[in-house]
Order: sequence, then structure tokens, then C-alpha cells
Amino acid sequence: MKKLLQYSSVAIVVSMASSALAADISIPKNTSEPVSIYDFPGTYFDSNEVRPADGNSTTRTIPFQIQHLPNPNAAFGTLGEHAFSTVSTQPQTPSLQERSGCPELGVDNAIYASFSQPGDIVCFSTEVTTATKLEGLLVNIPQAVDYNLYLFKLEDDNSLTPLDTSTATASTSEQVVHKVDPGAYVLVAQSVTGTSTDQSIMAWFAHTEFDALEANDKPGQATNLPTNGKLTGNIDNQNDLDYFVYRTGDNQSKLSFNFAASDQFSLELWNGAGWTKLPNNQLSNIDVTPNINAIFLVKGVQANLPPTSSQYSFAISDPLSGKTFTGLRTYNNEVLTNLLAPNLIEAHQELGMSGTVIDTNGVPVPYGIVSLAADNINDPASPRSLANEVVQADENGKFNKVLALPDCTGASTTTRDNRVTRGTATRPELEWSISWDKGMYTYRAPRSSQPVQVAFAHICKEKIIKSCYWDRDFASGEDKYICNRF
Ligand SMILES: [Ca+2]
Ligand SMILES: [Ca+2]
Repeated sequence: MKKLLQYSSVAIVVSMASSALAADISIPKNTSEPVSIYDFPGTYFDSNEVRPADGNSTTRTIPFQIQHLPNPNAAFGTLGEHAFSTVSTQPQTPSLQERSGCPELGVDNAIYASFSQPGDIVCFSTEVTTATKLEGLLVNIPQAVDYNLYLFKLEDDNSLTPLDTSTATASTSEQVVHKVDPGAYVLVAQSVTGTSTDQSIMAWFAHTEFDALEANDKPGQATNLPTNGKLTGNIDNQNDLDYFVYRTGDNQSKLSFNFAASDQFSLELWNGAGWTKLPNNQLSNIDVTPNINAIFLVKGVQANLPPTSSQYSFAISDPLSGKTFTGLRTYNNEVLTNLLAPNLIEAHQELGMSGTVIDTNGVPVPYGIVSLAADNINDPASPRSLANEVVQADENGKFNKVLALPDCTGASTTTRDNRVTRGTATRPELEWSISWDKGMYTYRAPRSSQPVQVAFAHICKEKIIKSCYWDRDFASGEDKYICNRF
């Protein structure tokens, strides 16, 4: 029953409470230090509501009866009967306990664990049948001792693959979390230094209603946020913590985000010494420096926990990372003749400009900054500004803004008829005199190498100068062509 773990370096004898069973289990010796939130610099957000760094060390309550480990010999007694059966010719499938050296204990169970000397191990195993976020806890760790906690997958060849480790040195609790597929898993607690007669409590939990971003319950498991994007998640149990890390880019100076959630959810930002509470359902734009990690934490509000079916949405971006656009639509809703030229937008006082701003990867930029402009280009060498607006897109990178255009007199005057060939009294042929300026509208993203620029007609005045129609004299049967000039 030799178990070889990845990175195995030291073999340690497993000894379980009242156990005659022993197996050699190798604990990975040189596991990397757990990622601590203290390793991260802070990000400043202007707020008075800051929670101290250690305010998160809530005492974990175990919501079920704590057992003593079952006697492992019982399993062998059962096996012995089968082994001596003369009827059975089937090879016996080894039990989880035989395969792992650790007694079986279903998820959502807790036991008392005690260690008589450094090196002692307490462990148990289980079979998981559905995809689950598996959480292991070791709590009530006495003062002046150091215990560690490990979660393993028990492979088909009975080797153990480490999934998560918790090796804090001066903590009263250790936690391991991993999202697992159906299979066999083993939770191992080991005494590292010190001895105590006090019992600790060891438990594991199966959380099945987890979101796609799990497992991210510890800083070292933080979900990487995209430069630009929107994520949704939930709180899958009262102790669920969702850590997120946002890495700012080489040239990034601004960070925009919005946490769309009910007041049953809470979003915090690590400031280097504590957790700053951030507002829900409010767009925030903050200053950042390039190449830093901003750490966000989503929690359920303990006094008013959200159900697992309730979602939060977190949109975040570098608002100055827009490169170009998709779905541009420029429009005018005024009543104008549109007689100057096909496909030429005419605008008198209003020019609507809309689209989606996207980054170099083609991803929409939530809250992306976009510059919209309209210019008079009667003299193309010296454009004159008609309107200029900087707008911020919505959480999907979409924007829609109507620019207000000023009055004008018109450098060009064009005469056009209204495309009616044989006018009637109710639908006469009209001749329009249109005074207008040459205009150019511009969509510009912060990282545009070339802005989108299109000509339009800035209409100053449209006036009917002649109206003609055919009028029938029913007495004579003659048609008369009648024109009015204005
Ligand atoms: Ca979650
Ligand atoms: Ca989580």
C-alpha cells in the first residue's frame, strides 16, 4: 500500500487514531508558500468604509455532528469474510480505505483529529459522484502547534495527486478548496511542529451550486479578470469567497468597473492594509499605475445571504484601451429633404452617433472612452469644430449619442426637386433651395491609429422656392399646369 505523491520527498507513516492500519504517505515537502493577501500591493479607492485585513478570519462553524473516526479494522473484518468465501470467484474490488490507507468518510462530515507527535497524519477518503467544489477544513488548531492540510485526488493506480494545500504556520485553521470531477478524493492533515492534547476538527464539504469561476475561495486561487470583460458568479455557500485579480497593462492609467448585484452581495478592493467597500450598481473610474495587481473580493452579506440562484455581474475594463469600432450607425431623425445625394447624411441640429468600441483583440471595452466630433470642412485645410463630445460606453462597450449642431448660413446652395414627376394638388412637384456646409463626422477611440471619418451635409436652411402641379378642369376636360413661386 505504498502511495507515491507528486513531488514526493519524504515518506511519513500515516497513523490514525486507534488504528492498526498504516500506510506510507508522502507529503509534498517543498510546497510553495500559500499566497497571502499581504503579498499584494493595494489599490486606492476613495471611501471611508474600510475593513481591517484580519476582519475576514471568521470562525468557521461546522453545521453537523462531529464524529470520531470509524474503526478501520471493521472494514477488514468485512473483507476477511469475503476473502474466505468459497462461493465467490469474483476478484474483490479493493475499498477506498484499502486503496488510500485512509478510512472512508462521506462529504459534509466532520471528525475530531488529534496528533500525538509531529509527523502524525489523520486522513480520510471518499468517492464523489457529481462535479463538486470540494472544501476541506481543519479548525481549532491549538496554539503553538503547526498543522497542515492537503487535498488529493486518488488516481486509478492508487497514486495521490495534490489538488490544494494549506500550510500556514501560525493559523488556527487551514482550508483547501478545489473544483473536482466525479472520482475518489483524500483529505490529509499532518502535524508539522509542536504537540498538543487538544483536539482539532477536520471536515469536508461538497458545494454543488458553484459558478463557472470557481474555485477562487483563497487569494492564491483568485480568478484572473480579463483586461476588458464582464463576469457573472454566485455565492455557493455562506462561506464562499470569490477572489479576483486584475493585472493592469503596460500603459494603463485608468480602471473602470461596475458591480451589478443586489445588496445581498458585497464587493471589496484590497488597499494594501485593509479591504475597501465598493458601491454596488455604480460605475467607478479609478486611477491605477501600470503592471499592478488589483485584488477584488466578492462575498455574501452574512446577515442577508443571497440564494445560490442569485447572480452578480462584474464588468471591468481599461476604459482607454479602445482601438476601433463595430456596428457604427450614424443617423438623423430630423425631417429633412435628403435630396442632396444618395447615402449622404444630412443633419441640421442633430447628428446621432452610435456603435461598439472594441480593443486590439476585438473585445468590447466596457465603459470605454470614445471621442465623437463633427467639423465644418468647407475649407478642408482648416476644419472648424461644430460639436465635440467625449462619451463613456456602457457595460457592453456600446454608446449612442446625439451631437447638437449649431445654426449656420451655408457656403453652398443647391437647388433640387423632390423627385415627383407629375405633380398633383395634394402631391406637387417641389423645388427646394438647400443651403448647406460640407461636414465631416469622426469616431475616435483612444488607441485609434486612424479615426473613422465620413462626410455629411450640415443643412443650414431648406426652403421651397417653387411648387407645381397639374390641375384638371372637369368642365373643359383640359389639364392646366399651375406653378407657384415663393
Ligand atoms: Ca462564487
Ligand atoms: Ca469562490
